[in-house]
Amino acid sequence: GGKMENRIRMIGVPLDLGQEQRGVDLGPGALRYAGLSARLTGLGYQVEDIGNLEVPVRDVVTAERQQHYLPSIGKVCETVYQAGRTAVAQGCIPVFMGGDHSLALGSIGGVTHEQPTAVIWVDAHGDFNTPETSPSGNIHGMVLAALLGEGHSELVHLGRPGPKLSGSDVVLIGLRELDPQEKVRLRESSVNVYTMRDIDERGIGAIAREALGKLAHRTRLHLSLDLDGLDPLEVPGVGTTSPGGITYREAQLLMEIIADTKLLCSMDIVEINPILDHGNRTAKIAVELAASAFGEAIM
Ligand code: B3U
Ligand code: MN
Ligand code: MN
Repeated sequence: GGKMENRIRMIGVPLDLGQEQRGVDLGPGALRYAGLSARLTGLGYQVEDIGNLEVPVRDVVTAERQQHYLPSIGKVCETVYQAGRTAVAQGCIPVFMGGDHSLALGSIGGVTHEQPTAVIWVDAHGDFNTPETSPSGNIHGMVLAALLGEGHSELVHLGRPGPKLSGSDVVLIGLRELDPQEKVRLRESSVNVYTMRDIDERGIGAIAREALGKLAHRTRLHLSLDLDGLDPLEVPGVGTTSPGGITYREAQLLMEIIADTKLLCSMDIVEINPILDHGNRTAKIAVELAASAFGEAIM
């Protein structure tokens, strides 16, 4: 672990069952259309797009609605897990193109199968609810909690038994919207949290460096990029917009500082909703950010 591989494997996961808005399933296509593959190829990587994993259309699994599609999300995430595990075993950097954030149960599970990996989680939200604390019941709001071992047992034990991460392996950046009980849970956890207030007061450069310092006990990094972490004025194509987010420029610097570590081993790009977007702006920005995270520099 630790050495930056030269092969990137793009894996589409058109999963929209973790939340209510239609259109997130079109994210992988939007990222392809915005030229993700060519941009990464231009950086010197050997890029392979393996297409989309199979995800049931929500109209086909209406019987699961009351359960917030838990069975189908679990099944899809099992395939995501195996795809992530296989990519890492074969010396590839998997880039998971969502889809909503519930796919991270599989991606992070899979990439941590052989070796522990630290996670940088960029998000407006904590995704730290349990079924007991979630006002919405939406699975995408419970992903980080499940990865740490709390919540639905189908999700906690997905891929392999037990938690996939410990709180100290995770840094949350961009937080500005928590449910009341979620806030209590997050405060009591060992997850490292940088809210928008921290970014406003100290600047994203200082935050990025400190965040990476907190993860220095690991030699592998996974970036889980929820586009709603960015400001909806710049990135309108997301299902759950939250005002006052990370600017494009701040996100760029964060990506560049991550790239400097040369430890990035895998990435999720999630919650892009092209139906709510303007001219595929959100996917275009996601491509810019992914390129920077994988080493593109201005000069
Ligand atoms: N915390 C809320 C809202 C939410 C979580 N993640 C997103 N939205 N994108 C919930 O539903 O758990
Ligand atoms: Mn999220
Ligand atoms: Mn979010």
